[in-house]
Amino acid sequence: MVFFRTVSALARLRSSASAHQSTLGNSVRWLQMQSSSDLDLHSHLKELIPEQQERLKKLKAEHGKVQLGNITVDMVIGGMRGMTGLLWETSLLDPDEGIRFRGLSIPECQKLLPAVKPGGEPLPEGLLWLLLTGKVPSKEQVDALSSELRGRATVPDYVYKAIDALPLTAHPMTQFTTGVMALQVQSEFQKAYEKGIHKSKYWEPTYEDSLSLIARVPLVAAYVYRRIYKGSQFIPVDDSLDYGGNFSHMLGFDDPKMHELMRLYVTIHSDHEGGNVSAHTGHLVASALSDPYLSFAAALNGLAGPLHGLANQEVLLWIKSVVDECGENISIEQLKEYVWKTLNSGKVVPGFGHGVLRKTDPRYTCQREFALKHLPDDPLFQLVSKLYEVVPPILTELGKVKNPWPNVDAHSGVLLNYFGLSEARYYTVLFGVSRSIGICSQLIWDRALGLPLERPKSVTMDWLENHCRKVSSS
Ligand code: NMX
Ligand code: MLT
Repeated sequence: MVFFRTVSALARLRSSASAHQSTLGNSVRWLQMQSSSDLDLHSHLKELIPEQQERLKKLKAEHGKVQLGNITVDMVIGGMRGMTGLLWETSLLDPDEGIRFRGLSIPECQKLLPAVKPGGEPLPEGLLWLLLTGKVPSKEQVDALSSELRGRATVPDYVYKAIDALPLTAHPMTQFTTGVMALQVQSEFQKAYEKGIHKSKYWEPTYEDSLSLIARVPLVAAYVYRRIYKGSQFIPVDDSLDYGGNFSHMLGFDDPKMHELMRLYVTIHSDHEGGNVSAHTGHLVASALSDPYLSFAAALNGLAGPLHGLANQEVLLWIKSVVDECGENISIEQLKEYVWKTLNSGKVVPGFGHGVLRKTDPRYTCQREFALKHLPDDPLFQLVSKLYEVVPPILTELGKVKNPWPNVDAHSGVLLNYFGLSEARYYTVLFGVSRSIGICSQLIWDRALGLPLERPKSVTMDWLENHCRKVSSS
């Protein structure tokens, strides 16, 4: 445990030093300068945790037997759709309105979370603070967290060697997940568990691992990108930059607009309540007391599926195939034909539909707004806009699609492509870096609240048929 204290003390020192620098020469802000523990995320959590533990205890004691709905046979054979079965504190999804991070919608986050410059895109560090504490951080708190993450952003050489053992042709997600697995060697939770840590303290090494993991994944991800696509010409960390800006920099993109896009991208992809495949997988694996690295690597393997995170790759590849076949100035009629051709060949239209959402994903909308502001004339953006017109009526016509509207993945690729990040197979890695923030934030709370092993009941078709016979004869 001494290690954790030392890291926290260092973080506090770094935090107060940076608060000092940013306030010098500004007497008003100097008066408002917060104490070093105000700037330290760990101290805030330490204060919040007992309160939340009490809240959960009370909820369980007073309302533990309250029913939340009926489970139907459809739900059991239909991927548990509509079945409430998880506690997830960091965000909540409304089918019509979309995601809220600790109660804040995406436009509210864009307005309230600190940015590099006023009116700019939210800093992902601010979102991390919000997800963990439920409070909107000040710019000073975000700067302190940025600097803490920078302090943790070191990756041992064996991680890179593990990635290097794979062929360059290995999918970027395979290379990324391999790197995350190799990072696990440094797990503080695993070490603490082996030493017999008391369960009431689990959250502390989980916090250490989670913050380190969040700090380190951009380095691993950038390594994978530069290794595959840029002849292993690696770019070191720039300590003057924030989390999103530095990630973009290490990938090799230094247009300030691309830095802003990366901040927005990492913020909006971070969390989507608990039931999506990656979050749920991370949570499930963590419920066995697997450490954050093991849990997050598992989550990434779910994210790598084409119905989930890999859809962002599929969207750009699909859009490029449209352009290859019909050109950039494709007519609406030609586009309709292309969509039908995709459906008739037994494929899905990537970037459309959702397991829970029933309207256009607000993550799509805010990316569209970004495009309207920064790349209104881009031909691929215009194609994405045409798809918004063409695809929903066709999916509705199919008669079985519950949500014909675009999701987050329908838009991200054309924005990245515009700024030069055109390698579609890499896109899910970006999603993965962002999701580390949501999954790890909840994981810290899983440990703080002492959430148990996840183990739902399964049944066979025989069991279901017998049950239904009994129900209909009673
Ligand atoms: N294109 C074609 N068919 C679709 C689509 C689509 N975009 N969306 C749903 N359907 C089909 C679906 O395959 C199913 O067909 P069947 O009964 O023959 O198996 C039927 O419509 C009913 O599905 P839903 O209940 O509407 O959707 P479900 O909850 O099962 O699946 C998705 C949700 C997201 C997997 C589905 O909409 C899809 O495959 N979309 C395309 C892939 C995609 O964009 N995924 C990314 C989701 C966001 N993310 O990042 O994770
Ligand atoms: C996500 O961001 O995880 C996706 O939209 C999928 C989901 O929520 O099920």
